[in-house]
Amino acid sequence: IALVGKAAGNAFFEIAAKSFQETVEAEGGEVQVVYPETATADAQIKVLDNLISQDFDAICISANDVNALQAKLEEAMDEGIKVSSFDSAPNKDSREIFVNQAGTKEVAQALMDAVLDISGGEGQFAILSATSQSANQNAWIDAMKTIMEGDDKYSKLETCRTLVYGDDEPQKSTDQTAALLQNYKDLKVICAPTTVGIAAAAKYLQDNESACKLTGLGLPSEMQEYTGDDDAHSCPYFYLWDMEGLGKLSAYATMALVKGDITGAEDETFTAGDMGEFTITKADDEGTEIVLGEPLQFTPDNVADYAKLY
Ligand code: RAM
Repeated sequence: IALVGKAAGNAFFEIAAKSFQETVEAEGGEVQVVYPETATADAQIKVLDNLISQDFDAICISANDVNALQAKLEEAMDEGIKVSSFDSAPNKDSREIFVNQAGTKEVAQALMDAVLDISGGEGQFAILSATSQSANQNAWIDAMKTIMEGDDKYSKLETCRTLVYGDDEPQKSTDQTAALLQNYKDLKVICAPTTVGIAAAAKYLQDNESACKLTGLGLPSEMQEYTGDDDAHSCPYFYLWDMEGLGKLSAYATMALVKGDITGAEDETFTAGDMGEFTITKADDEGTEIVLGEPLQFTPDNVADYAKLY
């Protein structure tokens, strides 16, 4: 099985890959983890070209673009390679199944409520995202907008129109954070739904003793030193999901496709080892998915414990 991340040098993918690999190897399979040179669809297409010419049974991919990989992933499926995706889904025609780490709406709801709470219910907030094409970030941001427009309790929040992109690069994410503070003097909260972005913003805000606070999706191991309720810390709390579970469930789902236990159709079920039975459901994009669980909240009280894990 080939596991394809969004880009090299992102601890998020290394952590997910580790449990993916251990799970497949425990069942007697082999995994090759491959990263594109940059977090772009073009770079992933090069990787896929290379993988298709080899003898893989399956490719499990976190997509850098919703639509741009379709022709390549269809080519892979035509060659008899099973295509699953995890973390960031290519469109429904580009995959047989998507392993969703936590429901898209649930993630968006958690983030919107964190922004509302941390801002004190009003004022400006900005979003620091990954790349502009990133499938998962765009899905969460769209769902956040829908939630915000659908309930009056968010009406005193003001979005800074410019959604900014740090491209999942630490330096660019830092520069974008600095620019946001420069452009919006009253900025109350930055929400970064990317582990790379939140870690970079956390450091910048904390080093500069900014009054602007932070939330989003982060790795506890990278966020521990920035998490706290007081002025000395930039992030009161943030979210992610069970990272080990994500790697494991993605591995089991991909193996189930290879073994022919599932085809990826709605309502099929399969056993994911000691994680138990999972049922395939319809995803928001009308393709199918398996949802791992709920988003997890990391606070000053639990961040140290989770930081030992991921
Ligand atoms: C970054 C990546 C990844 C995303 C996390 C939250 O590491 O963009 O795709 O799921 O953040």
